[in-house]
Amino acid sequence: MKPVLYDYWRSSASYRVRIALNLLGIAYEAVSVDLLKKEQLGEAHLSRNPQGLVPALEIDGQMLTQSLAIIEYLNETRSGSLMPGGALERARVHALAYIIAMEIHPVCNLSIVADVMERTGGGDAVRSDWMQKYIRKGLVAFEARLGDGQSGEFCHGDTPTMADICLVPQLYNANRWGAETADLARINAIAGNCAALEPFAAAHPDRVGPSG
Ligand SMILES: N[C@@H](CCC(=O)N[C@@H](CS)C(=O)NCC(=O)O)C(=O)O
Repeated sequence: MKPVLYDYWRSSASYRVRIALNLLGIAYEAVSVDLLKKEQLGEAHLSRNPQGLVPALEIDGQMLTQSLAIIEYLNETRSGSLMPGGALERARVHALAYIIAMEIHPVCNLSIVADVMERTGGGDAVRSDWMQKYIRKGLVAFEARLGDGQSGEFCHGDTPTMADICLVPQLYNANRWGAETADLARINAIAGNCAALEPFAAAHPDRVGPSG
């Protein structure tokens, strides 16, 4: 049985797992969980992930959740090269991935931003300001972290790692919300290198589309 990815086309956490599956050459079936229809909070999806979040990946007889945990599991069990071998290098890739997945992403989650809007009585302008502020703040730090001489064609060296897998969907979100990124030269160069690779291109929301 093929692995089943429960995802949403515009979800950046799902986008990360799509890239990892493609990079590792794992064929999978995608099942859309429509966040706009709140399907993530329905009984069927809560039985997959009690957090009511996408993605969830059914693989090897298990239901896995949390995109970074999924990516590391896939990498370890399929002998991938998405994480470096050395402990220090792995710490660097984790740190880059965490800037995005643990700092930027949680405060820009749609349900959190909807709560901010409700509490402040703010409309679309409040949402855009919020997104632009926190996405840019995190990406500026990410750009600085890339400047330590250990980046190459990609965030860590010359092959894609989990850091690139986190960066590309975050940049998609930055563009979606109008966050300024044109001055982030290292990030933009790496994003261009990623976009040229089919596993990244095939995972793009525009390629996947709303039907999953
Ligand atoms: N840390 C989680 C984050 C998952 C997450 O926040 N998913 C978002 C979409 S990107 C979601 O399902 N949001 C639905 C909601 O907030 O109700 C992961 O990396 O898998």
